[in-house]
Amino acid sequence: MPDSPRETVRLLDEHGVRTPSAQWDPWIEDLDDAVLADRYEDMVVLRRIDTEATALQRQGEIALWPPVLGQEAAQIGSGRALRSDDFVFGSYRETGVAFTRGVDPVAIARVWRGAAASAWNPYDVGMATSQVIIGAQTLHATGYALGIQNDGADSVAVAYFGDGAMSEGDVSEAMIFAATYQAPVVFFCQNNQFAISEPVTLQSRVPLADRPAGFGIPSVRVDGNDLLAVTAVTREALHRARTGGGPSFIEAVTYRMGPHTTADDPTRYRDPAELQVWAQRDPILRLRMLLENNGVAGPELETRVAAAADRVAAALRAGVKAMTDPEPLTVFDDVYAEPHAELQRQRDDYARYLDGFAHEEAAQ
Ligand SMILES: Cc1ncc(C[n+]2csc(CCOP(=O)(O)OP(=O)(O)O)c2C)c(N)n1
Ligand SMILES: [Mg+2]
Repeated sequence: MPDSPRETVRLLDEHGVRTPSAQWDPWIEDLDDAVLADRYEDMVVLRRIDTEATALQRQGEIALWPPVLGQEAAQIGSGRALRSDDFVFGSYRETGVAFTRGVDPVAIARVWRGAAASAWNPYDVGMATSQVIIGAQTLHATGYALGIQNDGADSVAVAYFGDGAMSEGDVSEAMIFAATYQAPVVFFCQNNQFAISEPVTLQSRVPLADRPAGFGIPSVRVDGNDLLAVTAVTREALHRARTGGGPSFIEAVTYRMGPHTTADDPTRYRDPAELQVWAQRDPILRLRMLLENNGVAGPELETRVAAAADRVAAALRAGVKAMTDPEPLTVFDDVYAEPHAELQRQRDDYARYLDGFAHEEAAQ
């Protein structure tokens, strides 16, 4: 990728040392050691959810899992910057953001097991359920933001999506609408370097954060593995939206340390040396180094954090183990609000198909 004059906002270097910034420090003044320890706990718990869910998939309890390994600071830092009346529209990889909204990881796992069509009630947590159509949620977020504007409210819609989504027409259309109406929406792009096996360098000749200027949307490129910097830029963008300043775009530069999903084998397309480089930039390690430098990290904190992670992982495992599979025909429930002749025909067809197995079983 050609060099860009655009700076990457970083407030914590790779050794966990604070790099002061007159521009960004005012946004994180309240992040004292106690808050940072809580954020550290969030990230460790999130990583544990990921590890446990991956293990459950390998054990045949979940059909598929999209790991968020490496993206913890991007998701916890931004998710914790939101207000409860803000509304998130994310992709399938937003486990960390969902966690910050109070979504039960068991609910997420239920969908990936195939035991439910939808994980949670969006209005309970201020977050829409996962979007698998790449980029589509940016349109939903922009539409929701127009609603906020019409209501005269000061909440914000936040769209989370990946680097690959930047190649989708939906994202361009969403940015055009958002800019035209100055909608209170934040576009939060996690550039985790890959769209499945396609590196971001193949999809963009310029840094992704350079594109929104063409739509008239202010943008910032941030070190996505730096929880402090992610918090600062997200708060600034939220503030802009709340105070009538319109949309913003954040490119959080991070790295997907795991596979695309548990069905993917990244060793087929990724240089292991690259993974080693990014392992040094591990967002959890970096915040722990800051806590160590501040004299906060130690056995007490580690014990507390490990206990929280154990608790959440055990609840996830128990919740998944206790799941019952739904009756196959319930797949037709809640597809339409009203009964529908064509849907009824398909349901009847499927019922006959299932009956065929009943005869087979009886014959055995
Ligand atoms: C419209 C659409 N096209 C293609 C796909 C298949 N697909 C699933 S994930 C993915 C890659 C997305 O990459 P990115 O936006 O960077 O998100 P990431 O998975 O890295 O978080 C693709 C192409 C899809 N789900 N939707
Ligand atoms: Mg990606």
